[in-house]
Amino acid sequence: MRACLLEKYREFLPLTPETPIITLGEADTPLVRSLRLEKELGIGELYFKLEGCNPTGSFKDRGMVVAVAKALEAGSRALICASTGNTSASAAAYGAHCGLKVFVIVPGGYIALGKLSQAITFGAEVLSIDGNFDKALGMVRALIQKHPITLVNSLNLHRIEGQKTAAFEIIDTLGDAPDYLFIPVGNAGNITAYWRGFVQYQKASKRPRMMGFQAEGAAPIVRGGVVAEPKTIATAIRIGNPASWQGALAARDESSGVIDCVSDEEILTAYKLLASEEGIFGEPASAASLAGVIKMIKGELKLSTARVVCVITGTGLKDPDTALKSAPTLAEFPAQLEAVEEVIVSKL
Ligand code: AN7
Repeated sequence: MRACLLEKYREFLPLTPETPIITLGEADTPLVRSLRLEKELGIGELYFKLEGCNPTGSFKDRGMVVAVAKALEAGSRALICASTGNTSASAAAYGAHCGLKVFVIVPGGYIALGKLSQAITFGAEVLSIDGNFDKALGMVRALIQKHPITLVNSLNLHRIEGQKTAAFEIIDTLGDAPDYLFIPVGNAGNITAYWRGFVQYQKASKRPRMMGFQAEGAAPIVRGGVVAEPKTIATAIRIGNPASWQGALAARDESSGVIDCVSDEEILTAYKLLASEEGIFGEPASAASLAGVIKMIKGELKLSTARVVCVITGTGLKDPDTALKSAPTLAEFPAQLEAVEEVIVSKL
């Protein structure tokens, strides 16, 4: 059996002999080399870190396993988070696994179907509010002041500690850090975590330039101010006031990196390219990383000899609505061989 995250990276994590070792099979995700886009875009080497292969389908599981183990160690009985979806799915899964009560507050109408299905089926108390993620996070911050419930948003620093292990894995797989890391930015916990991982891991000879991408309608860090009404098709990163804002700025500045934004159109183009050219189904927010690569190349960033990693933060199965919305409706054929064969022959 492969080592779980808590065991494999124990020396880098805030664990004590009393911390229970729990796992749902998180981490150790594939780093897949691009076969086609790398050539089409003229990049030296392009890789995709498939975080959708985690047990609940997103990178959140890396941080959640640490946060929940520490909550158990502290004797906590309940977890709470605000979420655009993936954090709630992950908290609900690890909470169910460990017999904890889980409360999640989500922005009504803006949470992808797969994520909601997970939180509900794992048995979390799902509180859908008439307000966005930033409002939900404000409520959670107030609630934990008054009640004995453990916060498992990335304000919980154990989350960041767990998430930094993805940087370790990239270094272990490539034998060194890449030249560039492209990553979507929402609440900015993940870019903060990756940077910490690249800084801490001694097995690399260099550090990557950190390239974070927000959605254009939800780009507070790019604009330099809170966005009151964030808007984007990529609901995972529909966030107007990121909790780890300073962490993102530090990652950018210390790595000579960039925090920029991509439009919904650019996100959807990258989302389709990733699926049709590489066979990788990421959720829309995840495609912001590839959209960022394409935007930077158009902006004359030279990547022809660079080693580039794009983080695909969550699986496309989370959000079937977006996949089907941009697809033509399927024609219905009679159940006759000739009818079906005729179409196949015309497309061969
Ligand atoms: C697929 O689940 O904020 O910049 O509440 O689900 O660390 O916030 C999700 C964020 C990127 C952005 N990609 O990461 C939540 C939540 C996917 C995500 C992000 C999220 P951060």
